Amino acid sequence: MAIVLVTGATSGFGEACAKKFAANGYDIIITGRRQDRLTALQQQLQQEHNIAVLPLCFDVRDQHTVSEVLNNIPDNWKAIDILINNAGLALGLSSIEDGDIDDWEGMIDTNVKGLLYVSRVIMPWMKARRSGHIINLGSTAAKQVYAKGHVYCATKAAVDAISQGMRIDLLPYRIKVTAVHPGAAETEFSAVRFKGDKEKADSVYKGFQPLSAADVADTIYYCATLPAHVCINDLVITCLQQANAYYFDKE
Ligand code: NDP
Ligand code: 8X3
Repeated sequence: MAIVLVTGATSGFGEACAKKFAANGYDIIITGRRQDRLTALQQQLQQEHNIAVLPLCFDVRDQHTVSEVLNNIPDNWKAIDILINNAGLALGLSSIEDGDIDDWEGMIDTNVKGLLYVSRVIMPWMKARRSGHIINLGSTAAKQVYAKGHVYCATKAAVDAISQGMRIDLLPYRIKVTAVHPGAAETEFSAVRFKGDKEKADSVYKGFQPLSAADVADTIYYCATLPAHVCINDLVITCLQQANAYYFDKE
């Protein structure tokens, strides 16, 4: 059966993708930093579906570990058909002069460099098989910059550019690349951005019905299961009450 690797499968879109692909018979490699969540998800997916699950606990910011962990998986798991580069985060929301430099490093290292580290290991395996599909999680923040979002928006614009570059690099190998750009979706994203301030995180989703993680996973699954000759290169998805990164019509 086909194999999917999902980075950041311990929460939100990544977890929803793991569940969606598992329900459709895919074997899944799930990754993240929280081992307890990886173990719980592995058990759940294996109990509910007749599939194999390989949990890998690592931090995508650590280039050496990314390379070591991935290169040491059993050979039969290296035939990855779909790579979902989803691990990512926003940290803080402030003007540049008030910005926290550690937050900037965290976003750039995770959203840009981490995605590159993982892809660099897996792309040669796909190229050797002349087959595969890489799906990168951008954001509406890749398309427009919103107030105080500068560095996060920049990292997602980088994901957009990297996705276009990957598409060109991988074209001769018939490997698909899709950038999926969701708008506001209720996951742990805002709790992480506001460092556990639940009130602030909840307020992000007041006055409109945001996307759910399952909405995004369903869309990713659609992109991944189109006929072999069809590739969605770039896809923006928002809830009904959001037009772009900064324009909402809230109740
Ligand atoms: P969540 O916070 O719910 O999930 C983020 C996932 O990324 C977690 O599984 C987390 O796992 C993983 N992750 C974060 N940092 C690292 C790291 N250094 N190493 C390994 N894994 C890491 O957020 P979402 O599901 O909402 O976000 C998923 C992606 O979608 C992100 O790239 C985000 O920027 C993007 N996005 C989110 C939107 C939203 O409104 N929610 C909209 C548009 C895009 P762990 O903590 O266990 O390491
Ligand atoms: C996450 C969505 O609008 O908070 O990329 O930046 S937003």
